[in-house]
Amino acid sequence: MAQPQTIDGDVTRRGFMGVAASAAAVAGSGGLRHWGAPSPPPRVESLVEPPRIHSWRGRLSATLVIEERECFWAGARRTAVTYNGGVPGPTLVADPGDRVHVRLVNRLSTPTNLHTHGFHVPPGGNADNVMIDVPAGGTFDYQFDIPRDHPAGLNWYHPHPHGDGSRQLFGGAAGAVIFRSEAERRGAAASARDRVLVLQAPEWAADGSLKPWSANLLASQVRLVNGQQNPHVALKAGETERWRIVNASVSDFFDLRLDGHRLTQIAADGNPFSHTVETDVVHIPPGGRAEVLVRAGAPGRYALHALPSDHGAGFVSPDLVLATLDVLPDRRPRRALNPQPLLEPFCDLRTLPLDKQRTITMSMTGGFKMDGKLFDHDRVDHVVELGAVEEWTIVNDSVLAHPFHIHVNPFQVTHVNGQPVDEPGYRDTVTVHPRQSITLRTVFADFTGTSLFHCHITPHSDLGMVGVFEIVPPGEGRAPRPKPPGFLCRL
Ligand SMILES: [Cu+2]
Repeated sequence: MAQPQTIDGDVTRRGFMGVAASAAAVAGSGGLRHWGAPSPPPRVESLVEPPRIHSWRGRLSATLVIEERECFWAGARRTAVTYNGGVPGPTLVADPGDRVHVRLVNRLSTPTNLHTHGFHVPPGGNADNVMIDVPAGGTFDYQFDIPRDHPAGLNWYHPHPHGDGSRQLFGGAAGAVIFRSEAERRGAAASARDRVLVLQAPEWAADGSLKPWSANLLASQVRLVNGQQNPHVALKAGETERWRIVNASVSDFFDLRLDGHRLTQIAADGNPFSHTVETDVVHIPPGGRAEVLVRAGAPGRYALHALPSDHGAGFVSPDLVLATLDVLPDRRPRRALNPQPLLEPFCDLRTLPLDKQRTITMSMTGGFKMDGKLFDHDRVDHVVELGAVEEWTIVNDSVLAHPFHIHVNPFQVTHVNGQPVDEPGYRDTVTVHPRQSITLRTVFADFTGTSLFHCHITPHSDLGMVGVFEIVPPGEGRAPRPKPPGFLCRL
């Protein structure tokens, strides 16, 4: 068994820039390996995280430059669509109540924009407004005022221009955003080291140029964590880490299993769970996030698998090793981490009076459609009232699985195929398998404006599987319902 590189394997402290510097040094020496060249002997590469940009005294200011360029990606120099020259882009770290300012500089030859997936902020103006385009060569200043009662957890940012979003995301343009909880700010949860794992599945031609996405790539062998193929993470026996995992692929459902370990899930889609969920396999749809506690077992080497995933219509992704956990012996006995400070109660939306029910159908007859229609950004498909509690049943009337995602407000899944389920928290993206129905409840809280719900397999949404909803003030003479306690805030 190969030995990890360092005593504790913790070369991530060296940081992203250190790796970039080593890559540059290799490039300078003329020893850079190109895609298609004979493989060197296998070596252990430690997981490297993107650089973090933290808020300071309630403010976070970041410039994100999006451009297509060569960068060091999956062990070689290849073309990518990068934020600030790296894949993935930098991780933004802020707190509820902060003002986040992002200057987006578009150095692509096509329009782009920025979707802050999982943010509960206004859908218009210069906040999470995916209806705007930032033209090639243009700059746009976004401002996100994160509500004080915003859930703490893992969110992410990525381009969302209609028709070209897939190409940019498939090319690597994505980054994580962490909102810290009060417990984390106080340090009560700091005993668990926290890692960001951005999952992507790009593919390149022999010359290192990006291939365009095609459904056939589901069977390919490229699955990356933070731009690395099978990076290693080293923990001491009994040590616990919090892994914040985002599925930033355009079309892969990740079913994660860590050999020899059970995973303790504590949050989904940036929403803390009310109780822990012990599981062997964590499912993360495209666009989704999972936060898990990993407690290292006996010393040894364990594979983190992406298990085969059935997309329907004969498309099945292969079983791949995404990363490897090296557990090192430790004489020091370690107590299990108390997960309680990481959990939050939430308002069970089944207990609230319902204002409206709707059925939304995803289909593939005559195109990738939402409710039988192709996307039209000038048409409003559903008008909802501010403060309304609604129940939506999402029906997949097609042969492929589709991850349903809605912007601005998360939801609580209540039924699968009409059968009740008890969820431990809210989500913003849910897998709907072929011929399946998912029923969810949501509250259109705090913000009016127009936004989108769509399939988060972005090639499907680029082809039209997108609906438009508008949140309007309540009808004449009706006051908006007060926001239920525990919806996007503490009980
Ligand atoms: Cu889809």
